[in-house]
Amino acid sequence: MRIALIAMSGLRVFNPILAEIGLTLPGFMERGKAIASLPSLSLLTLAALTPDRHDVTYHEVADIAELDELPECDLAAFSTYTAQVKDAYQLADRYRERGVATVIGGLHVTGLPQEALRHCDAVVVGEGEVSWPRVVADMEAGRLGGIYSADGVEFALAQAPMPRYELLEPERYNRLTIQTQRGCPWRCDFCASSILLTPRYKQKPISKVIAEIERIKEVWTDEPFIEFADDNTFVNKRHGRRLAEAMGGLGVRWFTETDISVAEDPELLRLLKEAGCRELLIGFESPNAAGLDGIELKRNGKRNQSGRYRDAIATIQSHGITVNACFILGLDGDGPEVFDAVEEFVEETLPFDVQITALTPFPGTPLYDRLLAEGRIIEPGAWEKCTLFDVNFIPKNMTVEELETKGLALGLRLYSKEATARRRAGFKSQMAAGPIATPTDVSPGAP
Ligand code: B12
Repeated sequence: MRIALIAMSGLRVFNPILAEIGLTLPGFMERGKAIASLPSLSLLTLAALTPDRHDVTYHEVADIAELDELPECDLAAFSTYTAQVKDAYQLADRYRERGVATVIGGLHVTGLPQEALRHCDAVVVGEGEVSWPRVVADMEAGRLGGIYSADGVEFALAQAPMPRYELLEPERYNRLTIQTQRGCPWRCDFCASSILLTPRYKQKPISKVIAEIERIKEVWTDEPFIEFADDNTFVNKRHGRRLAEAMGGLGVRWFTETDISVAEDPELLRLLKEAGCRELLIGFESPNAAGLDGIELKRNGKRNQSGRYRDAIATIQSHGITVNACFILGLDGDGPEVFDAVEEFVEETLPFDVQITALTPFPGTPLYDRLLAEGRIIEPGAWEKCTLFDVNFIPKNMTVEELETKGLALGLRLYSKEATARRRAGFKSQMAAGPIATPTDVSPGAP
């Protein structure tokens, strides 16, 4: 059987003004270029779980208008996030017209399987590793169809197969992803990552992570840069130190996402630097305690840690690891004062990189359910606007227009050449001053 694995890919912005201005900004552009060239780890993983007798090909589609020919296959398997799901549905419809079987999986269809079933023969809900073997077997037996769900079966990352990186043309990518963990113990109401797939925080055995890095080095010999497709890598500091120790000497540069508690552990930061960690992406979300109030549903952790934000950035950057500080604009607790507050916070703390996005209600999240119930989603079902840049909800303490225009103006200021240069210089001087060895107390209950 010929299986075409089709990843909906590329960077999306719906509003043409945002696209035009945003994509010329220095900081935004660099990240845009880097991420637009990432392959789909989910499909490379599923390829590895496909019996050898099948002929598997891997394809990326950034713009369906530019796709003249559909890849030839007996089964078309789509992976997509929310922003491009309608494009995936269109391709699936075209395949079905030709009588080719289709299956789709990923975070969006996990939240809305019935919607996906209108376009695809089969829909996989949850972690793909659990259901994919059944999808392939059913296809072979001529009975593919309906919703395939993990039904409470948890996939153990100790069983994770080696992703088939060799299906890629290495020269097309400037970085590749691996996943060292899935899930997050905290529950931010807006979070649309793999917390939607698994209620548990789970880690991949370190030996497997190292084997994946070694595999990437075989496929991609030219100074590999690796991005961890993780939700929150360093929740468990002991595991983090062991992982960093094992990565020392591998000669890779890498980047991951985690929370500010890494700043509690200078020893971990020292090991991370030695292990080639270049950047930590951290969700600060708002510089105001009021903006953070209630967004982390379990222990109000973001709100309780906000007093430690400044020290955490200084401590991490003093170890020679850059911080990519992420802020969400339009949170219920923030009013129009937040735009200046973000700028002031950034100018004061000088994280090397900064990311601002609009609050985005992705289906499957508590935020989406709440805003829908409150009648605050402007255009329900406008999935193409789920880009993290477009606004499709009514903010509580500002107008939609304020969020759009002031958000854009803030972007222009933060990503200007001058502000970008100030942040780069700030990082260099924080690093030059040497590591701050005192642990930053970021524990949630800290006064
Ligand atoms: C790497 C990455 C990218 C890469 C690669 C995307 C790709 N094609 O895989 C690039 C740079 C292209 C990208 C683009 C975008 N991204 Co992105 N990205 C990520 C990141 C960092 C990791 C994703 C990952 O690799 N996870 C690991 C894999 C193994 O998990 P998975 O994809 O969920 O797959 C599992 C299951 O879902 C399932 N599955 C998935 N697909 C399929 C298909 C089949 C057939 C089956 C059976 C199963 C299955 O099985 C897999 C294994 O269990 C996450 C953040 C994070 N921490 O997760 C954001 C994230 C996925 N991105 C996000 C967004 C918003 C975007 C953009 C819209 C940004 C933009 N403005 O353009 C675009 C989306 C364009 C699109 N394709 O729709 C959101 C998506 C939220 C959502 N629910 O839609 C996330 C969660 C970040 C966030 N801030 O919330 N992204």
